[in-house]
Amino acid sequence: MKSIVSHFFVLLNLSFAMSLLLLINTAMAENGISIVDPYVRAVPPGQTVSAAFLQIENSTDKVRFIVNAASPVSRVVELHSHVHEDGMMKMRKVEAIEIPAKGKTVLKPGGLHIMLIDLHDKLEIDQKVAITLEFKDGSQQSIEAPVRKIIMPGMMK
Ligand SMILES: [Cu+2]
Repeated sequence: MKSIVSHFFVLLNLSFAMSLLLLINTAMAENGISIVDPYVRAVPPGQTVSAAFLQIENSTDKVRFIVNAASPVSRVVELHSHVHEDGMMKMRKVEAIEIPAKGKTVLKPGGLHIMLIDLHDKLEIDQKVAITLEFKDGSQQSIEAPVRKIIMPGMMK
């Protein structure tokens, strides 16, 4: 009889653990935003601006917007896009970066990016740069983006 009772408790504990797991999963699904492959462009010594790139996936059925970003490595962080103007690629500050419902937005060289302006220190290769993204609904997501050497498209002929 005693063993049946203890068995019952083991089962109870198991189901408790499983419902906890379920809760954690739900919490993750609620945010629904995954950041894939973030990185920051390495810059030559003395250059005080750089940019961060990443892919953002939105698994929810609601459109999401990044409205702000912050990082301890630079004084100013802005959301930028590239536009063609007078035959030249120019950067423009944008108010928000949209991630469509059940969709994905790619921040990449020559396109959307997170601009790091007025770097406090030089960036080392493989250094992890902390970036906090702020969404329109007030939620925040922090990521760590390693510094990588990349070649800007359009700069090589
Ligand atoms: Cu820029």
